[in-house]
Amino acid sequence: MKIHGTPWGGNPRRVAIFLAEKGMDIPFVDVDLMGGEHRGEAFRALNPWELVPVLELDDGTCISETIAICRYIEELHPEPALFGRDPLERALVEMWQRRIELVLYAAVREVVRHSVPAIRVLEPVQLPEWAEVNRGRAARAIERLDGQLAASEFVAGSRYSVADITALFALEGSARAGIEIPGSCKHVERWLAQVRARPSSTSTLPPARG
Ligand SMILES: N[C@@H](CCC(=O)N[C@@H](CS)C(=O)NCC(=O)O)C(=O)O
Repeated sequence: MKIHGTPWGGNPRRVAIFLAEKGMDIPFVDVDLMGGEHRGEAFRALNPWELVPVLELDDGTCISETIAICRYIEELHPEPALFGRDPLERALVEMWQRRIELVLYAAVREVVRHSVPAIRVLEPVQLPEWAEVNRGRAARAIERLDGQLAASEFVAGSRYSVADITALFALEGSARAGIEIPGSCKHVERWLAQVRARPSSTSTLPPARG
C-alpha cells in the first residue's frame, strides 16, 4: 500500500495523523500540487477527480477521499477506535465529523482558496468578497465548537476521534488564512494545545526549513 499526497499538506496530513494514532506506517509518495502533477495523466489514472490523498492498494485499487481512506484503515486495524466503539459513539463521531468538515472546514477552505495568494495557482479566480463571507462563517463555527468543548474533553466526547483530526486540520487551515480564533473561545484554545501536543500531530509536521 502507498498513499499519494505529501504527508504534511492539508488532507493527506489528516491521513498521516490517523495512521500515527494507529501506530501504523504506510509510505507517502509526494505529489507536486503547485506544479500541477495531479492534473497529469499519471495521477489522473489514480484519481480522475485530481485530488490527494489517494490510497493505492497492492492490487492497484485506488481509494480517495480522506474519510473513506481512514474508514478502510479503521476496518483493518480497529484499535484504537477512532470512529467510535459502539452505536452511540459512532453516531456522535459521525455527527461531529460532518459538522466540522461540512460547516467549519468548508468555510475555512473557501477563505484559503480565495484569499491566500500562493493558492492562486490552484484557484485562478479568487473572490475576496467570498473569502470575507466565509471568514464570518468560520468564526461562527469556531464559536459553536467552543460550546461543545466547554463540556467535552474532545470534539465528539471524552475520547479522541477522527473528528478531532478534522478539527485540527480545519484550524490549521484557519491559521493559514489569518482567521483568528475569537477571543472568547478559550475552550477551543485549550483543546488545540492538547491535540497539537499529541505525538500524532508533532511527528507529522513538515520538516523545519533551514
Ligand atoms: N474531499 C477530499 C478533498 C481533497 C482535497 O481537497 N485535496 C487537496 C489537497 S489538501 C487537493 O488535492 N487539491 C488540488 C486542487 O485543488 O487542485 C478529501 O476529503 O480527501
